Amino acid sequence: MQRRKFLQMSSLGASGWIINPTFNLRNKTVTKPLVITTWETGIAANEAAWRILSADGRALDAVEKGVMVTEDSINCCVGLGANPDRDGIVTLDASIMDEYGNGGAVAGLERIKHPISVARKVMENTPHVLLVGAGAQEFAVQQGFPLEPQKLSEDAEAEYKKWLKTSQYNPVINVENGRAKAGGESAFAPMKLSNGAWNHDTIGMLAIDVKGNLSGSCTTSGMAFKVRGRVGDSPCIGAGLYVDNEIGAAVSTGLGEEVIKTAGTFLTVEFMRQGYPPEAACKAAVERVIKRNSVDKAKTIQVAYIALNKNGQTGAYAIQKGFNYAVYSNDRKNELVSSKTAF
Ligand code: SD4
Repeated sequence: MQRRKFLQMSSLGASGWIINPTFNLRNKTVTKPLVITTWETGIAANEAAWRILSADGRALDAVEKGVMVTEDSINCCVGLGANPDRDGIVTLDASIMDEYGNGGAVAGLERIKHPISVARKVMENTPHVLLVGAGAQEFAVQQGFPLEPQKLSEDAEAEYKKWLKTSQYNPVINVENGRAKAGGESAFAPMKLSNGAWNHDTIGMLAIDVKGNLSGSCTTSGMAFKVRGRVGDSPCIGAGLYVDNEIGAAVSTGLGEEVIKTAGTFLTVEFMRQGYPPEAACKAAVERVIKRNSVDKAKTIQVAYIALNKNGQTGAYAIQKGFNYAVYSNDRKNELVSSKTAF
């Protein structure tokens, strides 16, 4: 018994970590604070997050306040200014996780400006993780969030009218390089909005604070012109967002259905637990998506992950070209980086 216990302890290490020759987070210097965010819209969001992190604030506050900037921006496809579902209604999804592994989320939320803050209230003020639809809105109002008018932004209205001309169920998502062609439910084509922005409907942010604690957030309007009631990966803990304060955190963007089916961000964090650096972990999770599709099909899909480990190391990987992300630390002053890709 004693011998078995000793053997178990020595394979796990004194603190319970699985020992892997390529992975020993404890002996490395930690880059902190740091924030990493999906897409070029991450630049403005990082500024807000960095103000909190550089003043020794908590990562959780940084990832909430950071993505609120994007939710506020009427020129972005996140928040109430975003594209509606195919019935013409904007429905928002968001999730947040803290350093204790707590999570909160909302899905199909209407007429509320900051779904990320409602997600945080779900996490902190209820015993639940996910509230949806009318119930999520009722909860938000009870928590003091104002109900905004049911009105599309100018850009969204223009895009919706354009879409209504054909009303083709051909949801468009995140394929920026123009190689993929529209045509059928599973094809995804690039789309530029009338304001010149690309159709990123999501922002995902991960941060490590001066104490070395990790948190993450994700907020989205989901897929443009989606079926009413469709929920993507972003509010699903373990799909769109996952944080394990012992190991690392990951957040996704792209075609949510593929991310959900592979538990993408949980998988990415588990790869980091096995010793993969963040970029390799993201790559392995992307490869899992490709593996369950034909290569031709995978070429029409975009899925991208960013990851941050406990040492403040970052990485990303995407199926398609065109995905980028922004990193802000003491050394990397809001650097915009192009992700490596499978194709
Ligand atoms: C979704 N993952 O709802 C989101 C969409 C997205 O940039 O990332 N858009 O499937």
